[in-house]
Amino acid sequence: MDLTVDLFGTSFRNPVLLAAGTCGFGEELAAVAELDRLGGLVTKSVTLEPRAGNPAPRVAEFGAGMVNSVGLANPGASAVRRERLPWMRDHLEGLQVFVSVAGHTPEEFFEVVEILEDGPGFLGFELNLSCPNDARRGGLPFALDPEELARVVEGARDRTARPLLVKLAPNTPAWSPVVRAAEESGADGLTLVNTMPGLVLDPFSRGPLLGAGAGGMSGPALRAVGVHAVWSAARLTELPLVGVGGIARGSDAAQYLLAGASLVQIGTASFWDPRAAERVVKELGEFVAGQGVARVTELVGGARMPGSGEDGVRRKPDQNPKLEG
Ligand code: RRO
Repeated sequence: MDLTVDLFGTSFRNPVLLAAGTCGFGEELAAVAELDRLGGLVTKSVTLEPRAGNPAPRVAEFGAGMVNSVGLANPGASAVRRERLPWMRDHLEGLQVFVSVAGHTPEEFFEVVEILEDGPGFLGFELNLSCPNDARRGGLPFALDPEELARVVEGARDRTARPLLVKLAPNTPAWSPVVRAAEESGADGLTLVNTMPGLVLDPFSRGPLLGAGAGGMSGPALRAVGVHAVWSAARLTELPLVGVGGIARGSDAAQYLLAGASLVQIGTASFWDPRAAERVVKELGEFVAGQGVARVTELVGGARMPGSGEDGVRRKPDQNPKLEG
């Protein structure tokens, strides 16, 4: 049984990556997890200048998942170029690394790409156009504005020959304009989805659980949103898709692959268990073996949807295949 995925002119050991913002640059998890069992990772988003981030608490659990408002805490592009990229080159061999890039303006994205482009230790960029906690000045996140999204992607495309992923937001009113804008401006793949804007209040203190107030919601509740986003995008583009949101088990990852994702990312589950992503790899392998297919890639896009032709039967509720969780 083969878990490898050939994409972007290279090979991923398996389709499971760590998601941006949940693993730093790999240093802390490398001490407690066996990262060489994973397909890769996406770094914390890197901005032009260092950022201290938002006041604590920056993460808080609630019944259905987690909210965060980290506020893009990161060392800034020059320090990442000088220290983190060489560290990743020396310690993450065999992992496919994407550097996540964020900024307030298109020009900030371009400068970060320029500073990092000739550095070691990574395969490509993931443009974070969808941070819910740090919208571009005076406006929507880039991912919710197709014209602005295209400006960032085009400019980044001009500055790098590396694979370019574009990370989209879950709360887009329509998929078609943003998917087309990303594709036409030169994206090599789409990552779906970032966290969902959310607010958790303590009804007794009447204040928010997060130091910054509102934040981004993630965890199990985001999974159905993310799988739907991947499925929707797969109807609109041939670009490779990377699914993220609420994956904690192999069967969760399988849902994303069936919806059309070629790769998946694990985020919130790593906060609960630093070895969650390794477990997802193992469970996904067991799932693939149980399905009697030789390669994990055979699952991609294999969802049997009503009207899809292969199994177009809308089942009665009691005939639905049992869904875990
Ligand atoms: O740093 C954050 O607060 C953050 C970012 Br950049 C993002 O893209 N998504 C998120 O949930 N938090």
